[in-house]
Amino acid sequence: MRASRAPLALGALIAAALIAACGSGSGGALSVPAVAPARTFALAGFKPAAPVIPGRPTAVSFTVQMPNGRPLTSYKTGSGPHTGVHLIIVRDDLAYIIHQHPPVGPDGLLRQIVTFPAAGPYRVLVDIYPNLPGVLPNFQLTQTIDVAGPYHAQALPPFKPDQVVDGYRVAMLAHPAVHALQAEFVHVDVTDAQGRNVTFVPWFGALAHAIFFHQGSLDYFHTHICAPNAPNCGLLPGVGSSRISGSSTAPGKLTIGVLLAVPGTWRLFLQMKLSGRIVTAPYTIDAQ
Ligand SMILES: [Cu+2]
Repeated sequence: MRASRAPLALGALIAAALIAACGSGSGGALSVPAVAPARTFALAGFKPAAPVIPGRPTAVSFTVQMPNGRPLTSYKTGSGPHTGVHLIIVRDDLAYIIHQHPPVGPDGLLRQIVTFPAAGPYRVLVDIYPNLPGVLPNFQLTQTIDVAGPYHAQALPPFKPDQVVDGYRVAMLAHPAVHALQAEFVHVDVTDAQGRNVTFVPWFGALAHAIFFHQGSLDYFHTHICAPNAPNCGLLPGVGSSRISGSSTAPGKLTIGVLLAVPGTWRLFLQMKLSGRIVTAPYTIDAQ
């Protein structure tokens, strides 16, 4: 609250100055200069606009509208995780995540069939890699989707260092010491049901994806664990998270780069493709 007070006070001062300026002018009716809306990128034609049914495949579709009002049609292409459009959907309580890369259709239409697992409010985060000169290499836009039915936000479970997901054991040695605005590396071991170290294979251009959302504010951080010399996976100028891309030095070993913007409770969704299926290991992590 304290942070928002200064701009409010400033706004009131500016309004008062405007009124004073107008009042001292013609002495006629108060007039406020028209301010055109900022021209920015936005999601356009977003669907579904109405609440959707849980468990039913649902088309999520939209275009990215450029500042000139036209749809963005040119996206970075090729292998590696820094291309195209990433569609990441979480329920507000961070109980569920959906991560897809919708294809770019005619006239820039992006369309993905999604099945929402349960009722509740969801945040749709669109991470965009435009192929445009003079524009940030990537940026994010958000929307919300309501999934119909009774919803009770689930409390995040406490940090659990090792867990079994789809028969794989995913183990972090201890709660990592994570501090806001400080780059750190977190180590995770992944073994199969027989206790063997797994072989990671690229999925969406990376051996693993570490997607973080801050509890409540839903701040976002997304980093990759890259194979050696993987194309377009490591450092990408202008993409802050790529400065601390992680690595895998041996089968079953992941080193995850972490750089979180604010302290507090974060949910990490660690995603990798093992034996042809996507495995998501969630962690609750407190950042100081
Ligand atoms: Cu990713």
